[in-house]
Amino acid sequence: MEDIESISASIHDDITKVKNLKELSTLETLYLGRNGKINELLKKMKDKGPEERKTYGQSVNLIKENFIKLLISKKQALLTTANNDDYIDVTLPGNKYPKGSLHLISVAVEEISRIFEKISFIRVSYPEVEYEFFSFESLNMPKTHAARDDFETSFIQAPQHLQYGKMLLTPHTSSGQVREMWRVGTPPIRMINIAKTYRPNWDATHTPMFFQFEGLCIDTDINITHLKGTLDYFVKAYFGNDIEARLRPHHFQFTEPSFEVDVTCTVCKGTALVDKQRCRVCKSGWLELGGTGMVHPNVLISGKIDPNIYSGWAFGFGIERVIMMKYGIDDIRNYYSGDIRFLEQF
Ligand code: FA5
Repeated sequence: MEDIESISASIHDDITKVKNLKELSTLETLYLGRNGKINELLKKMKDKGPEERKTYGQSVNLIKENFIKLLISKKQALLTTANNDDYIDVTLPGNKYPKGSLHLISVAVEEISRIFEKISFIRVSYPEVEYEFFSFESLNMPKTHAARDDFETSFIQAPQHLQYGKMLLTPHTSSGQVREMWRVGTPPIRMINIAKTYRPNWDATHTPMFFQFEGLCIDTDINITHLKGTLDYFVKAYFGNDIEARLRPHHFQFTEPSFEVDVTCTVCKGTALVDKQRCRVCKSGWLELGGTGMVHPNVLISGKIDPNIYSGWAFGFGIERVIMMKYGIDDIRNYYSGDIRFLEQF
């Protein structure tokens, strides 16, 4: 019993002297460890007579319980009382960690989707790894067309499809036009197809992988005024109310007539002048956005739609290009450089 009393007394002394959590943990091992003081007491049980063993055991257990209670309250005190090594002031503001954000391309994809959803266009995506048929044949592009050359399109080494030909990385979102016509069947069709597209180019305005968004509208009595109205709506919604679209005659195999779309330069606001000098970005007051036109009757036929009943228009623009125009970015490669200093600005 003498041991019990001395250990019981030393517990109080030892706990009072503890100054931090490390010391507290050492004390815990000293008493509760496998060879700790309390276990040593328990080991002596077997030497006691039957009568004494019961009261001895109870006393040791009491000491153990007390020790644990003291340990817990000491720990609490160390964590919540100022002027000791382990004090934590829970009212202090936490450390700020840098926050990530969506990539500016993802933001633009969402923005463009919302703008077209408001006028009932349905967002779709079609395969990035596509067959020749959907990228070229169905779009009225003959086998001899220059865009079908190995230098213009990335072909995949895969077995040819008997009907749809070779596999390739789609060079434009126009490959979704006939797929959408097949999916919907009978018009009306209002599609906005946003996808990754691929061409083997690499310079300040071209990357091998880039995003395009393609609009397609087919119904009875659709004409160029609907196309112009939709483009005006888009450029004002995306770039701002002072921006206008204009159509310039051009040629695409899959549209007739075909146009290139220009928009008012966002830098000089269409004046072609910045500080009385010629605008270096556009030189003319206009910037080129992408291609458009009335869907060629042969494409409607590929899509199993009667060109005598239905007509439509389509456009295809580069997403990187529209963002460049909106923010005055001069090198497209910045998007994919992974340079956080560039990305953080948006
Ligand atoms: C086309 O791709 C046509 N499919 C567009 C179209 C659709 C016309 C429907 C008529 C009807 P074009 O090759 O001009 O057209 O490309 C359109 C836009 O994609 C370009 O204006 C440019 O913004 C972007 N683009 C083209 N190649 C690259 C590239 N390598 N890197 C980044 N953007 C590109």
